[in-house]
Amino acid sequence: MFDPKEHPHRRYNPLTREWVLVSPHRTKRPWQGQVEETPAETRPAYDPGCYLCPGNRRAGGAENPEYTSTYVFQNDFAALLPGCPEAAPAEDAFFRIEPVTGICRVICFSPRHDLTLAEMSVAEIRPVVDCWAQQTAELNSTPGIGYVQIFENRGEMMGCSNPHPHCQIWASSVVPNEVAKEDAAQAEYFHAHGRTLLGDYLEREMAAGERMVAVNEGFAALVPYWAVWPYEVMIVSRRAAAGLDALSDGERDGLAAILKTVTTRYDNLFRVSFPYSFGFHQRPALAGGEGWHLHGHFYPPLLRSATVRKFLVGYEMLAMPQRDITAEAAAARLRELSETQYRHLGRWS
Ligand code: H2U
Ligand code: ZN
Repeated sequence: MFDPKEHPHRRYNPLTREWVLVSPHRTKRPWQGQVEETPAETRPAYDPGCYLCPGNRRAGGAENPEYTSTYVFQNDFAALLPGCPEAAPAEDAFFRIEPVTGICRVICFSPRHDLTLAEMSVAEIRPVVDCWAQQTAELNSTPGIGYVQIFENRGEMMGCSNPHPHCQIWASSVVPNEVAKEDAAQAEYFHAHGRTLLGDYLEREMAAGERMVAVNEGFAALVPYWAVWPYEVMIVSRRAAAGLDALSDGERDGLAAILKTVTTRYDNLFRVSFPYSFGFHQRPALAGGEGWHLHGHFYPPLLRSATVRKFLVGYEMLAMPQRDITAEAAAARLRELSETQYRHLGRWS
C-alpha cells in the first residue's frame, strides 16, 4: 500500500505548475537531530557602525534621519535604475534582450538595531505592514512599474548584509519569472472556477488541518503541500485580497500578528535567530492580474539544527527540487513550538 509518509513521491505546485520530489523514508524523525548551543547573540540597540541605524551615514554619504518607526530610502546600490535609454527588444531568438527599469528601496522596520520581527511586538510590526501597503500603492501607480517585489533576507546564511531589521523593495518595469508563473496559474484557475486558486486551496487546508501552522481572522500560515524548503511556510490572506494595498485595517493587524507568530516559532525551532528569505506575491501593476490572492513565502534553509542546512544543489539544479521531511511533519513540528521567543523564556526552559 502506498503511504506518502513512507514512500517516495512527487507533489504538484499549482501556483508554479512544477513538481517537487518527496523522499520521506530518508528521515523518519528529523526533529531528533541535535539542538546546538549557539551563543546567544547580543546586539546593542544602537550600533554606531550600522548604515541603517538612525543618525548614521550610509555608503554614498546620505545621513539617516533620527527616525522613530519605519524608514524608507532609495537603495544606494540599486539593481534597477529609473531611467534607461529606449531600445526595441532584439528579435534574434538566441540573443533576446530588452531594457529593464525600476526603483529599489530599503525599508528599516525599526530604529532598534537589536530587534527582529520575532522580537518586535505586533503593535510595532503593524506600521511595517502599513509601510508595505503604502509603498505598494505608490509604486503600483508609478508610470513604468510592472511589479512591486517586497522581500526580506534574514541572517548571514541568506546573504543578509546587516542584522538591523529591514527589507528591500525592487519595483521593476517587468513582471519577474516567479510572479509570471503564479499570475498565469491564478488567472487560469479564476477563469475556470470564478474563485481564487489560493482561496479554494486554503479552504481545503483549513479543513484538513495537518499542514496548518497558525490562523487568525485575517491571515493563515501553513506549510504548503508542495513545500520545497524543510520548514517552508506560506501565509495567505483569508479573504482574496489582491495585494498589500487592498488590506483592511483588521487584515493588517492579522498580517502583523501572523508574522510575529511564524517568526517566533521559527526562532524557537533551533533556538537561533532563524534565517530565511521572505517575500510577498501580489497582483502585478501590469499584466492581467486576475485571480490574484495576496500571499507571502518564507523560504528558510535550516534543516536539522542551527547549522545543518538544506542546499538546492546537484539533483535540484539539474533535475527538480527534493525534500526529505514531509510538509505534514514540518507543520506538526512548527505547531508545537511556543509563541514566546526562546530568549524571553529563559534558557532551555
Ligand atoms: P540586504 O541586507 O538584504 O543585503 O539589504 C541591504 C541593502 O541595503 C542592499 O541592497 C543597501 C544594499 O544595496 N545598502 C544601501 O542602500 N546603503 C548602504 O549604505 C549600504 C547598503
Ligand atoms: Zn542598526
